[in-house]
Amino acid sequence: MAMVRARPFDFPFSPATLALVVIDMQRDFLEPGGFGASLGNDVSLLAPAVPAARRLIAGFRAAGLPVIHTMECHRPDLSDCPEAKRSRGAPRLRIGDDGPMGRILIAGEPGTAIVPELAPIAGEMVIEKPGKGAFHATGLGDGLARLGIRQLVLAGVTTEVCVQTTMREANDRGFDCLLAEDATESYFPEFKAATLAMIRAQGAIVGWTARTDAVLEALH
Ligand code: TIU
Repeated sequence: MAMVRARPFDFPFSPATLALVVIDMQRDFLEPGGFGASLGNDVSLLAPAVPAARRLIAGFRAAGLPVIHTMECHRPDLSDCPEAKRSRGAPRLRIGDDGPMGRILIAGEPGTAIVPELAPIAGEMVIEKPGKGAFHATGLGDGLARLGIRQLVLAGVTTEVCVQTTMREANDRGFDCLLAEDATESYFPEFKAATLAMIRAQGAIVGWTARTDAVLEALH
């Protein structure tokens, strides 16, 4: 059994059952003119997660372990976007509206794409998800079962919204989850700090956290 030096204690894992899940590293959240900005956020706060996620992705690819990408997005006819989600927060541009990077959070639009530094390569699973959690209304659970995956390293944005929701969904489905501390960011630094603390509280009630360097060391 291999081990990541993690908090609240070391994370034991088997490389045969481990995958990386990179959550929603999309232009719509990371760049001006997208969904995140339309909600009034300073999108530059998410930038530090990109180089760390890039290193994690490279490490998993080099080790021959699965890399899975998710994208929060909706069908062009919005049939999978509840009106409650579309109107929530009174954004300047709502989901489906035309913005500078195309229609906001719509599958196939330029703004919905994963940032080029972290683009999926051929053969990697890409999950389009209409919710905040990556298991809701997607094939992620079946895809992980097909690969025999039982343990997840998570990265991506935003820490307390889509990343934490996905981590809680995975935890309830029996996965051991580790969140890479420096490969996730929030528009609210205090929410990121609180999320990391609440995940690993009570003896890893939701999961573990560790630095990207510690994860990469364990993969060698
Ligand atoms: N608004 C916000 O913080 N996040 C989202 O809407 N989606 C994700 O976290 N991906």
